[in-house]
Amino acid sequence: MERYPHLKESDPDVYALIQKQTDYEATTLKMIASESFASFSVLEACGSTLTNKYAEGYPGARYYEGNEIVDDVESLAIARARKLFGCEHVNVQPCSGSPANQAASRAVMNHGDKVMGIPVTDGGHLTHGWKVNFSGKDYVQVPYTPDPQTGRIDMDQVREIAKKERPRMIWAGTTAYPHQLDYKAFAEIAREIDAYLVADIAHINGLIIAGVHPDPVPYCDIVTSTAHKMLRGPRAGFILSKIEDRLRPKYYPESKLNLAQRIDRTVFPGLQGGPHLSIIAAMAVAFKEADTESFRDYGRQIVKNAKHLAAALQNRGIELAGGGTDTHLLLLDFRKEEFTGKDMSQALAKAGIIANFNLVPGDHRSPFVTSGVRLGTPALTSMGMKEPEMEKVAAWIDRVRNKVNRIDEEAPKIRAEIAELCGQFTIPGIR
Ligand code: DSN
Repeated sequence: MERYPHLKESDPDVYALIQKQTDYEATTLKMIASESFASFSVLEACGSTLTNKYAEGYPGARYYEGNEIVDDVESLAIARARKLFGCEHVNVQPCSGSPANQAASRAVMNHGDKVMGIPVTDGGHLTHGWKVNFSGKDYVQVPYTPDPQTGRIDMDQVREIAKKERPRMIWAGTTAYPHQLDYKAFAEIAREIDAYLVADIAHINGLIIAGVHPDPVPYCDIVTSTAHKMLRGPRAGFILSKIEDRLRPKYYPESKLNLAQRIDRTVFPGLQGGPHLSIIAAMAVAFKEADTESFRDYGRQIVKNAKHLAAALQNRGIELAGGGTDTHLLLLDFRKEEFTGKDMSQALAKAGIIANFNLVPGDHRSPFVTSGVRLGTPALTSMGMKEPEMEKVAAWIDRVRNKVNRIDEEAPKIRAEIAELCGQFTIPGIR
């Protein structure tokens, strides 16, 4: 069946661009660590008539009439997320990860409070206190970083900084860190200084569901996430939390609201208006898809693929920050090379391997060029690629590495080989 027949007729320009991007993604290796492929079902729910409905408020308490059915949609998404993550409370209304993180911050902090997080340049996220973001303007970031020598977060150092600075909130979350996080240790530190502990699991939610990464839910006050990335849902955010606020007597002695109520009120009406119900429906679909053995297989295989790719690259003499990976991502470390991370990521893209340049621990180059390239395995794993394909990917990366600044002749050959390999796999939401 032809896709988008109405769009094709009414707006051939937009239709052609969508087709072009789809073909591009179907013939190249999507190795941006934060991307994967949403299923046809998720995409259909995103494009459904639910986009027409306004429903300010929450199920059972809306400011518009006619919301009985969409109440069921939102309640279903919440129930599925609660089961999937085993948490007490869920808010599925944040439009994406950054609004979810803004809501989490505002629900537990006041303007000017200290927030502890990893700077963007060291593998954190913009919303964890970075200076150009709301989180660095409204709050004061207390930074902690992976050790420049080992590339690992040292929990003794985190404790030392936390005890000295006494932030009101601690972020446990990363976007470019190839190792697992020790939420139990973070929780002990947060309790020692009466700080809220918030995990951002946008990158690794699928690994947690698959049981190949520690679960933050038992240890954290709040857990935020996106629904896209590894989870393969729509572009959206959600917030998991405890219901009660263990720090209410200290920070909110006058308040009648518990933590769950404060989060809900911060999202709406604090930050957003009408929830995006088509997207919430697509989240419900993604939560159902993720609550299956085949999704857990996918989560396990993501890590196996990343480890295999890491070893195959190391066998070819490519260095990895942190010495390898136990998650979904790898940081190729080119500090000793004459070319930059940006040179390499651009050469890779010409050859059909789509990734991003990234700072590595101890980087001497600027964030605009860097010495690293971040690679992730979720999308390739969604296509069904396994260890034998990771060998091929490593060989292609090595070929690019050997000709970074004179890739133009070699790139079309590699790109054709990659397109040929991609053609052998099913791609969720594409074919
Ligand atoms: N843009 C995401 C990433 O690539 O890690 C973070 O939100």
